[in-house]
Amino acid sequence: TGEASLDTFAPYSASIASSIKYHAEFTPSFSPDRFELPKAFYATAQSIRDSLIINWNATYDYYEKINVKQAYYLSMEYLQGRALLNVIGNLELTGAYAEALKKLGHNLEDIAREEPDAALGNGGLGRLASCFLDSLATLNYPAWGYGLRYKYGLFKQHITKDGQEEVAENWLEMGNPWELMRNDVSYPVKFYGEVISGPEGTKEWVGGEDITAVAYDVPIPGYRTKTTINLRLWSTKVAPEKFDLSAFNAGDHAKAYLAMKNAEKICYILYPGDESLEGKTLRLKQQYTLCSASLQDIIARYERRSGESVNWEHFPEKVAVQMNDTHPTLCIPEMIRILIDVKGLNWGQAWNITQRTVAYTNHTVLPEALEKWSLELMQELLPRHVEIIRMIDEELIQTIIAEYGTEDLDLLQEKLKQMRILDNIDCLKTEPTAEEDQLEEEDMEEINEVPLPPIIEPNPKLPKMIRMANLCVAGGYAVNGVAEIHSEIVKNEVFNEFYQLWPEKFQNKTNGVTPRRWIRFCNPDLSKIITKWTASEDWVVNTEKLATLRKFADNKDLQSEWREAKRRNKVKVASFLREKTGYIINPDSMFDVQIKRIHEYKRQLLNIMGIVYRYKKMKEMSHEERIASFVPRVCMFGGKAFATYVQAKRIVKFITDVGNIVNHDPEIGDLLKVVFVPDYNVSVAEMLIPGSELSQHISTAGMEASGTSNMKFAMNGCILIGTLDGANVEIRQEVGQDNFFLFGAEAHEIAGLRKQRAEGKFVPDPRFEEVKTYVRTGVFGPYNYEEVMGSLEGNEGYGRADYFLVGKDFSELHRVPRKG
Ligand code: DL6
Repeated sequence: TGEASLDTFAPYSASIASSIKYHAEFTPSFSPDRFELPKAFYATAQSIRDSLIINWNATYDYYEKINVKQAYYLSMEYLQGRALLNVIGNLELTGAYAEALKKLGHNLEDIAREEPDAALGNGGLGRLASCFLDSLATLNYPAWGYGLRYKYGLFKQHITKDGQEEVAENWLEMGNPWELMRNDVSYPVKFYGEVISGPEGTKEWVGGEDITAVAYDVPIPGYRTKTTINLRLWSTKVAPEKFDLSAFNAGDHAKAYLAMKNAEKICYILYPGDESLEGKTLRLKQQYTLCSASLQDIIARYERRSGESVNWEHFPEKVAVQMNDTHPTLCIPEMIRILIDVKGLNWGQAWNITQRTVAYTNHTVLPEALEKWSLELMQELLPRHVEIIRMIDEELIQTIIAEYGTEDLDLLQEKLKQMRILDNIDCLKTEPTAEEDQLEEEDMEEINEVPLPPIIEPNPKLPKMIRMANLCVAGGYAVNGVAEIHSEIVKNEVFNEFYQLWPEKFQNKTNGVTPRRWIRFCNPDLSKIITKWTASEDWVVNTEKLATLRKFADNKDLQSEWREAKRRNKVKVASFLREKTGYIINPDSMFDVQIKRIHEYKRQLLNIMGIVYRYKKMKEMSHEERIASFVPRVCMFGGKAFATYVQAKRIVKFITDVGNIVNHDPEIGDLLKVVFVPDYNVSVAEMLIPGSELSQHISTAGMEASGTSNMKFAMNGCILIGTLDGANVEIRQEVGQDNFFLFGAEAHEIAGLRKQRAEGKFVPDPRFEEVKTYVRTGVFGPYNYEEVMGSLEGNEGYGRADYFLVGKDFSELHRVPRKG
């Protein structure tokens, strides 16, 4: 391990050093003469990759041999971060690598910093997917991840005088040493075209645009195990026969390259801005590429492992497909399409197998984030899938009718309105068919199919939409939320109609994070202390063991070791911030941190309004009073605002402007600093979290599905301040009420409070009004903060009246802390 004396590693380190040198010389991405950064990083990564591949092949061969049931995690996002320290840590080679690099004149930490973050995700949902992979491998689960290999990951964030500026993140510029391009694994993916009828009622999807999805495999090692699972990322290229050679030869290069560009651009960008039709089309193409290529791959593997006797009925006994939110919903109709159109199964078989194979995790209750696709776009891009989705919708309608009957038409119509997959779209069989017409009522009952009642007429003025979440619930065998409170909201509010119909499908799976990356490797000092006091390293694979520390909580030695480790981590944070922002901060201040995506519901605005209030109070006091009243504090923010989310970007600008004034105010000095950490990503989190003392998880109750950084902070000995929301609720139960600063309205109160607020019946705290007035004096600069302040009042033109209830919770959040 990393802590053992370097001498322990002498035998390994010599061979590692020679392997690194070998790769530096013969893996020719860099000039061969000098062994410098970043070349030294790539050679180091390639040397460890050799070991990974051995375990990865062995794991695969073993699964193949025993034909085990395999779980497949389909996710549009993986926020992997850097891999080097995680890989050598999991293989318990950190010390050996450190020594080998030392022999070669390098330092492991510097080498590790050379690695670009693999940021193929936006935030919690993608990071969760990456944590799952690490845990699945560590716990020896036969599982794979599937995703897309975006050429440009999440944008780089520059903070300028105008706030956030997005710059493309070219993470693959120097190549990705962790991936293996699999030219032998590729699948055709089709878009557009038309569906024609074949013999015996079969359907064929023909014409359109054909591209090829090519696999890139990333081995994912477990900790202290040889199990090395696979993350298969798809990249896209033109199907070989679609390159227009005659256009090229005729000099029409633009035409010849068109198909190529169209294919390649699918995997260019993580989450293309989808305000435009082009953006929407691209996003849908991405989703379908992931689903189609992965399903073809999974099905091919099932067939191969089945040998001579492929029995499709047994497919769900060998395959589980987990959809990470609704983004991979198309795997439901795609599985059905392949089973019917390619493998020759009938509708009943295909629908039944799919329902027993696929499950869905919901990660958000925000209505705007519950995906809907326009029927028109889907029809154009994926005509066969629309037919299948209509069939599923029809199955669902029949189930609803069977459950609720046709006597109470209002009830039935309400159920259909809430639950149907197709929104504002007629049913396949609104009219009874000629055959049904001839059947007597009794005959109809006999065939167990009731003719549909009059369904609400589609409104031609409203768009026709496909509700992907409803499709997930209808098509999957399980639906889970990601924290207890969230799963209750999923059952009782978001999908209540479905819960009444299929209570057995609904469950909770509270999120988790890997303790390897989020304590063991990012916080070696604390790890040593935990290992010492729990007398074992078992906590690294079983976090329940951390509870052993409880009995030493009052031990002075543990406390001082703990405090010293924290301080060392804070010094690292201070030096990082100095390098990135130029601000000099005092490591003896309290480090108060809010790092997460910038979103109104996460309420960075509530935090900064509280900070402004504190600043104003400080300014009103004499120097002596200030010193006596306030604990020196550094308030850090980090996070990216979605590029087209204007209000979130205004909040970033507001925070940075406040920092600019407060941090240069000589009266305030070290008593208060406000730092916006630019370009927050996984690696920045790994450095900030170990050095944090107070961490903010202050979402409007009921809106944060879970949160996962709250867990990381708690694991690194940090006190949380938060609302009763997401995983905060369970964390508070675990760490004890004394170790959690709870405040704010509770989820069940929110609707009533919003109503009161909108009706002007609720009057915000005068201190909140004071802060808004203060901001409006222009103290933080000439920028017009009207859109931000106005949103807190619901003035005309600023949308909903303080929808996120900042004004309500402000009064509770803000109490001026007293020393001691
Ligand atoms: O489940 C992972 C993560 C939760 O911890 C966060 O609370 C939640 O906001 C996040 N959800 C999303 C929503 N994306 N979509 N759709 O990122 O998931």
